[in-house]
Amino acid sequence: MSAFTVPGLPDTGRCLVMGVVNVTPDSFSDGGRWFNPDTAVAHGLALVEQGADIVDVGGESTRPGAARVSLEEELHRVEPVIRGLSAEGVVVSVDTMRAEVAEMAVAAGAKLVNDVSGGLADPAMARVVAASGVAYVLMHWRGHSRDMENRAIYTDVVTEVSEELRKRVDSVLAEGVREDQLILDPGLGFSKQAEHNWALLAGLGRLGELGRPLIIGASRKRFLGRLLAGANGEPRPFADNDDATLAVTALAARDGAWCVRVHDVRPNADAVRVAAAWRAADERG
Ligand code: PMM
Repeated sequence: MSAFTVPGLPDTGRCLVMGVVNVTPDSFSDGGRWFNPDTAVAHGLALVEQGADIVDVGGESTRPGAARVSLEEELHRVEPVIRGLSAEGVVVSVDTMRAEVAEMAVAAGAKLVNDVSGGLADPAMARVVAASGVAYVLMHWRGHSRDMENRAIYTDVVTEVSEELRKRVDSVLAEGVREDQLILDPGLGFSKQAEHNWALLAGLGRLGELGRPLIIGASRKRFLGRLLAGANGEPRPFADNDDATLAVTALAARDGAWCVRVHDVRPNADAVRVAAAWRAADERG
């Protein structure tokens, strides 16, 4: 799977590392810390220093229960950060469900549109991505954050997520997106319970049969906090799950993930190197 090369994006020969800059006051795990544009740009540059191949800039929180921000507010949050990082030569991805934000981001230098709704939230998204020609992360999604937990119902999550992703792929291809622009994401935590996330991670090989590179976003998510709950049953807080994130990165990269989306870049960049050496030795026999 990591043998894929996506036009316009780095090709390191190993699993890529996408570092996260959330320009939001309320994000999943690092809300508020990078809300000021200058601080956000500085943080993105620091992530590159630490080994990020791509920096993902988002202006809308997708944590479960989150309300939507306005288009104007989202543009206002991400535009200066994307422009600033792109001017420094950073490969920037924009984390947005809105076609207008994607269009502006590409004009400001973004090389990848990361759409957690897989084109479902905004019917204009596929056309914008097709016209821009940049890479597109199409994530598995069943609905907006405010009520996504109600949709976490599956009998065979790997099969259902694969089928739903395949339908979305067909739909965006029909709108003119090229196949080589596409990167797929099972959407850990988005309308998924912990057991669904684990099944999808264990099913990476089957998701790879979709024939496109896979990105995995497990970093600091609640299913890790739940796994590591203390004796009182309280989930571990988000920021204390970086070691568990690292374990997921090593295993996912070993199993052929094309990219991991993470908050704490340096150790994850080391982990993908370990996985690459492991895979290379495996291939040599
Ligand atoms: N998760 C979040 C935001 N964006 N994008 C992709 N492609 N995959 C993900 O799993 C994903 C994402 C939510 O996490 P955060 O609020 O901690 O950044």
